[in-house]
Amino acid sequence: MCGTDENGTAPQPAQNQKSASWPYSQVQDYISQVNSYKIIESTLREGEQFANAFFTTENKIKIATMLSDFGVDYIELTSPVSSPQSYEDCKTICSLGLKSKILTHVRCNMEDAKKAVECGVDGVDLVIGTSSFLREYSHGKSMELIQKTAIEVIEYVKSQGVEVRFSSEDSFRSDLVDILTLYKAVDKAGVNRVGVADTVGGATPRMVYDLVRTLRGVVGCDIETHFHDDTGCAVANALTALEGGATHVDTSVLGIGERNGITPLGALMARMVVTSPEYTKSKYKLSQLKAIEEYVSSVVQVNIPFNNPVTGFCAFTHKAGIHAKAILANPSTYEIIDPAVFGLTRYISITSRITGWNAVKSRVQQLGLDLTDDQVKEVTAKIKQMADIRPLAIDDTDSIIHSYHLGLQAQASSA
Ligand code: HCA
Ligand code: CU
Repeated sequence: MCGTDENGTAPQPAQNQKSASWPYSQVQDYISQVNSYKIIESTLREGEQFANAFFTTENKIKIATMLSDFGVDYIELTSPVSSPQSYEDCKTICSLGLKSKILTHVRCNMEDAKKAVECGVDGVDLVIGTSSFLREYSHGKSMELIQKTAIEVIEYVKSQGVEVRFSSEDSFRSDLVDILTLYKAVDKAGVNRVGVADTVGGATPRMVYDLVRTLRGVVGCDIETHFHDDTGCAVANALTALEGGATHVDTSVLGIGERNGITPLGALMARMVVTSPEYTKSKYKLSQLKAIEEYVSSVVQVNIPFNNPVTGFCAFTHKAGIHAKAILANPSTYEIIDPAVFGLTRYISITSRITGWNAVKSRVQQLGLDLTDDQVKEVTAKIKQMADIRPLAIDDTDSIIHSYHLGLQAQASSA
């Protein structure tokens, strides 16, 4: 049973709910960038690096259109240098006239930057590895050469009237003085954003806060952040980056990307609708999230995980009797997110041995039956008895309730 209404079968709580205040959001009011963060949606770049991803031109157009309608600020595309079709698709998406700005992601060299500008993008995301690992085993360039090339390429892209971002790959395993020196220089050269990337997914929220905070004190431009999820910290790291002064977060739908991917768009929305509710609800069309995830999951042939924030099948299912009772009185007791914000509904399960009579009473009322509290308690005991033997579906519990009710009617008419 999913968060959506299944045949109207689930008991629903009273409508006049009072929300519990969440103290955290008050703290966040002091941190303006948390309340005005921007999303760089990279399903069509990082997401194309996901093991199962193969996007046709039609898939890319649909994904880009859906993301633009959803309200993401930027859509990042695979480098046009990657293949002839990538080049054509980049041009096609740039010509759609979407609301989101279109970026492409290229290596920090003049040939790649020229190809990117040729496609008609709004911005170019430049990237180069700065850790000693990548310098030694990947491109072999010194920090001096990286800086010189970066400044030339940035000046070229800007001269074409196109936005430009400069990012180091593997920022957290790069020498701090090296990247601060480099970023200070590119900031001076007029870059629009610098980027910090946890390419291997090893950073912790505290490391992120420290690096972003330090960088915030060194550059005046925007700060973009990119977190891989190898150790499960990608969403927490994104939030901490914003707290530290970052302005932009990279996401992909369902988190798809290289290895196990990056900060998922949906999970970030779940986080930010709690941390920064007004901005998040007014900026992004949250009710479209499920459709976007369903489309991307079908294209890359994966299921939406059962425990996915918001759209996992049980994300708004309440089961234990104690929970159900409180939820029926006021949903904020056990829900930090109101499913209606995402166009979904909650489900209160009455089909298990751990259900309670308040939840069953609500279902009895929904079925239009008239039972006293004692009778509801009796039928709850019958449900529990059966649920001890085998898993039940909602139809089974409805049958138990109906046959109990019929039994009472038969007793009354024979008396
Ligand atoms: C990669 C590159 C990148 C770049 C991130 C960025 C990373 O695939 O290795 O440019 O913001 O994770 O470092 O995705
Ligand atoms: Cu990445």
